[in-house]
Amino acid sequence: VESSIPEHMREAWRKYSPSGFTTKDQFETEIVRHIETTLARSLFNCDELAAYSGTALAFRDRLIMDWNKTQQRQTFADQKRIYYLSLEFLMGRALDNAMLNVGLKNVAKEGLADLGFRIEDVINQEHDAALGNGGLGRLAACFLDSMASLNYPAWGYGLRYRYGIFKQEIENGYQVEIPDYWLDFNPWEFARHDVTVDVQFYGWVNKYTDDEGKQIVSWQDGEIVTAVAYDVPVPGYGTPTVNNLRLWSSKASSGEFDFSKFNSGEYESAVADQQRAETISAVLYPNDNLERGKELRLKQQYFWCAASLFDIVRRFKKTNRKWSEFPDQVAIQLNDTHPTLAVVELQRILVDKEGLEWQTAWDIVTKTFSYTNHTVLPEALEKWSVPLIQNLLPRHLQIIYEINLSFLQTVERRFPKDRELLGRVSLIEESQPKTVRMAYLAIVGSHKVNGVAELHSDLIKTTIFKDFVRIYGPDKFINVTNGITPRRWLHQANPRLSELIASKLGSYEFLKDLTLLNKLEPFVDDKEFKKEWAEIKYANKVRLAQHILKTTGVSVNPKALFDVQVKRIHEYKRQQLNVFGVIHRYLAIKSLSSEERKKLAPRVTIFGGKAAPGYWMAKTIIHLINKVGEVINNDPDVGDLLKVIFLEDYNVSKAEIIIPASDISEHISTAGTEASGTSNMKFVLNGGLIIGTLDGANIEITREIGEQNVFLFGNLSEDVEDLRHNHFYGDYQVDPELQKVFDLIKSGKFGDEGSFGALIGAITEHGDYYLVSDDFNSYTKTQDLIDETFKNQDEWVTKCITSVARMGFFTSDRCINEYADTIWNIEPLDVAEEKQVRART
Ligand code: AZC
Repeated sequence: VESSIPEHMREAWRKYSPSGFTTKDQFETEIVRHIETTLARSLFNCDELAAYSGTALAFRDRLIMDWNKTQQRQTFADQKRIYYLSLEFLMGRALDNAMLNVGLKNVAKEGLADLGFRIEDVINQEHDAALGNGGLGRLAACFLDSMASLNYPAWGYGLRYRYGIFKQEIENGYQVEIPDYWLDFNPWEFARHDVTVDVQFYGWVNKYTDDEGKQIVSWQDGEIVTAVAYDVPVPGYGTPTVNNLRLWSSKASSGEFDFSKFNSGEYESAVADQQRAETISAVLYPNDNLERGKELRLKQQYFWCAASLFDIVRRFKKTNRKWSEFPDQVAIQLNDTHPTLAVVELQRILVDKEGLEWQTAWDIVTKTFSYTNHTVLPEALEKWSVPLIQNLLPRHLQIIYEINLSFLQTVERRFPKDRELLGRVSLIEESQPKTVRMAYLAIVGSHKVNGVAELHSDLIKTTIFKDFVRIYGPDKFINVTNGITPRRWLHQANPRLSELIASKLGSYEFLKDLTLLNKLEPFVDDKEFKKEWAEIKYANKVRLAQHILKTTGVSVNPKALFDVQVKRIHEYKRQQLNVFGVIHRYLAIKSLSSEERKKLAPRVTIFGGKAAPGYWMAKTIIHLINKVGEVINNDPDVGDLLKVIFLEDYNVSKAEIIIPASDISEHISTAGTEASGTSNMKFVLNGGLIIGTLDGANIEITREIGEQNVFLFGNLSEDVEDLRHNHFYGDYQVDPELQKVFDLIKSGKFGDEGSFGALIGAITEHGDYYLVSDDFNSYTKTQDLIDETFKNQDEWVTKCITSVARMGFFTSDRCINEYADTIWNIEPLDVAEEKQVRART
């Protein structure tokens, strides 16, 4: 490398290279130094935010050194790397995670106490990094944690949005969106102003033959926007590996205003150009499981794919290998279809820039890429308008057509005379305007396609991708069931439970090998253990009750059953079923005498989640929940028997408080609609039970922990189609108990009869697509069973412990190892030597 220090001078570097703090005194030295010099504050004006900043900077220093070494180690090892391309990374807070992964949280706790701070207050100062919508983005974050913890040479690539997912406030029961400007002080990113890529848009394609008779294709003119790399360290747990998450930020290619325009007096247009460039990475699209086909979104996708591919190819070229070895060095995972243009971009680089033959290039491309599908919902499947692509990326459209042509020719040879098949699998949909089917392009450009839970992977093979299974054979389509990182979702979110488990198992080794949890099962009869278990759950509930009181003003009884549904608000996730169930319960309470009421089990139903700003039905569901809460929480007949809470602004850091406090959580999507779900795993791992449909990963959770430990209800996915048909053509009637709920809503009891009427109409008049009425009876009966079961606390705790003991399968470590073995073909890097060096120093 040109810029490296000559060998004979390296000794000085090695001698003075910092080693980072390990003791409390060293930590205090570091934090005070940072507060006084880096932040220019003193003990006379050090608030909690300054203490957070100083702590973060001290830990950051440690991470940077391991990060640098990891990058060097991976470069020297010169082995295959995995690049995880995701438009969303829902990271949450970094400090607590860094402290735990580095293993120095106790040092920090004591050090901060010496300096006058409580570590919890300091941790709470951090703004969540919320560059994602929901499950898909959080899965990417769990994967980064596992890839680092398992020492895989892995990079994440994404966009550095200036605004993450909006902050939600509830005003008069309505959701209000507030911009999430999160970059004021972010110690966890490093601007690499020297790592930039120029990305082209618009323009036209010039095809000609050069002097040597060679066909040249050149994409000319248009507009250039510069991508600047921002790197975020990703520490593994209990390992020296710190991987890199590279996020791209857009700026005008000159980096400044256009001076010629500026000087000739066109100030406004000069500034407008700059702003247009910066707009590309300005904001995360706030839709979960919904695609809207906006040009700016396509620009984001290409900007990020082009910058990432350039970077990956640049790194490969430094190794001076032949192009045919590219797939031995590089694996690229497409997190849903959002990065599918990367397939086209690599083909363009290889053919137009590097001069490879089309077929040679295409073989490299398909060996490099693989694609994960996260949904079967039709409204979430990306389709980009052909005229839009034609205008923005003219060369890419040509390449897409060429890929399609050669693909369709292969299909025709294999299945001659099946014209309908050709139309069905074409990458181009003959609609008005024509569109490119991105999922099909991703399949054709990949060597493996996976779903995220068994049922989902079966469904994609038999429904949306059925024809492709015929064409490629079944082996291309596999299942990799999702997982979650036990570091954040057990150890960090629920430290007391983690400690109790460690005390029984003898160590924290289970955080690296979650299957060790099965050693807990013999303790289900240990009275003392069960008592401590129950105490921890209770303490977590007290903590949540305090949060509820502080944020909503409602006082809830921590002895009541806490029933939680937190996730994005979506009709398919059926928060409406839950709130109708709550109203049904309210009616039941009202119909009883005060003597009879005493026998009931008190319950707190807690909702949380954001609605996409343009999703009116979802917003109406939020409104209904809040209005129902107002009525029930203030009805003296009800008292502690039922409280309904909507928690504002559900996000990763709030999940860390809510999940450990749950007794029952709800995963009640219409069967066949939730690809996996991942919070179901988090809740069970934290000693909560679940009520759920036979959907997504609920099915595998049930298989692992046993049917007796899950409250299942509702229709099966295989019956959904017939039921829907019956809504229109059969002798169909709304469930009579549900009808009573509707009558109460329509009476105006909760206000706003007009818009709530639309929620009812979707069920009574518009075919009840999500089967709310079909599942209502089964749902409420199962809720009654939960009440009964909860009364026997001893039996309940037995179920919880047994379930936790059997959750080992759902770690994202298992999941990442499956991807590595069956899709990426990569090996972890050996860090034993590095660990020894560290142990000696
Ligand atoms: C989500 C699925 O809805 C959820 O079931 C799954 O657990 C999660 O991905 C992770 O695999 N899908 C999305 O968020 N999908 C899109 C396109 O937004």
